[in-house]
This record gives sequence, C-alpha cells and structure tokens, in this order.
Amino acid sequence: AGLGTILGSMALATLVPRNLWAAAIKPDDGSALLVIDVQNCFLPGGSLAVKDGEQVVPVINKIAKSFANVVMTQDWHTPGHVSFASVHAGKKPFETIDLAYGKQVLWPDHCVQGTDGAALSKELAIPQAELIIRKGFHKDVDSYSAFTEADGKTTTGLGAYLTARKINRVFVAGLATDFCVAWTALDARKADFETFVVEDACRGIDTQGSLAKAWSDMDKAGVKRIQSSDIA
Ligand code: VGL
Ligand code: ZN
Repeated sequence: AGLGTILGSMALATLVPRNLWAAAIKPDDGSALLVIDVQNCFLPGGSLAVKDGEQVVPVINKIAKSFANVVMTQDWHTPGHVSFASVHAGKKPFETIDLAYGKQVLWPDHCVQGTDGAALSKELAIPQAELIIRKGFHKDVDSYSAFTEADGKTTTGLGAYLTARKINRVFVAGLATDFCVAWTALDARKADFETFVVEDACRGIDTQGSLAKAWSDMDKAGVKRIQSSDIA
C-alpha cells in the first residue's frame, strides 16, 4: 500500500467510530457461515472439552441470522480411530506420533459415530443450515479441515459444493480455533475463497503453542480475523 493509502486509512480509523466503519461486513448470497464441530464432546462435560467452548453458541446463533447459507460440520470418527491415543500402545492424549501423512496429535476418544458425544449441541438454533459435512470417518486418516483430510488429498466435497452453489466467501466459527477452525480456514484460502475467522465465535484447545501458531499461519495465508460485531 502506498503512503497515501496508509495515511488515508489511519485518518479513517481515527475519525470514524469503530462501530460505524468496522461493522461493515455484510454477508451476501455468495457468503456462507461454516459452523465447525459444535458437538457435545467439545463442550463442558465432553471427552475433549474445549475451555469456555459453550460460550461460542450464543455468538454463533446471533451471527447466523445474517447468513442465508450455513454449513455445519461434525467430527465423525470410527471406534478405534487412528487419532485416539487409546489405540497406540504407551501413548497418552496430547502426545504426538508420526503417521504416513505427517505428525498427528493424539486425542482422548471423541466424536465416535452415532454417539451422544458426536451430536451437535442442542443449543444451536440455526434452522436454515443447509448442509452438514461429516469428516474424520476414515479410520486411518484424521480430518481437522472441513475441506480436505489430513492426507492432504482426500476431499470431503465441501469446496465443490460451495463452488457449485456460487459461494466465494466463507466465515468460519466454532471449535477448536487452533485445530478444525484453523485447518478449515487455511484450506479455504488454498481453494481461493475469501476467508474470515470470527474470533469471538471460536475457542481454542491451545496445546504446545498451537493457538499462537494457528493465528500466525492464518495471518500469513490471508485469512481475515474479525469479531462478531464486525458482521452487519
Ligand atoms: C478437533 C481435535 C480432534 C476440533 C477435532 O474440532 O478442533 N480437535 N478432533
Ligand atoms: Zn477429532
């Protein structure tokens, strides 16, 4: 950006109250809200509860009213899934192992297909949600991302769906910021979607510096970090 542009935006930021210029992002028919993994396992009492995870629900319910298009995801693992520490002898949750496709964090058993823990939160109130993408259902491959499994090549079909529906902007919210939200946002950028992460509509796990790394990776990839109050 040229000096004029920089000075211009500084003047704008100084003169115009934040609530008048920042709340300027208006979702249109080409926009979709992606609600990531708001499932009982990640909520209080769940086997992989994210700290303050329940606080995202009212925020997501509120912003969802601005979206004609909402897609939700469900982490949907087989029993004995490769991402579970319980299937690796001598390994504990939050340790890592090297798999054929790369480094894998090991988790407590969570989001097993058909269990109550895998169910979406009953507090979500988004009746217009048009698609639920399940992911992580291949026993030997994890999938944090809603677009592509952890092998880096198997697609969930979400990118093709959004493109077929002429959606080119995605707003990502849910759990957890540093895993499924971040990987989804990074893959959305790879597929050239304009990508926003709604920070106060997400909460992180934060293991071994994962939250700071996720924000830094997202920033480098051109993901736009916004707050729910920025959405008109
Ligand atoms: C997630 C860890 C394991 C997530 C899913 O939804 O962020 N994290 N499986
Ligand atoms: Zn999982």
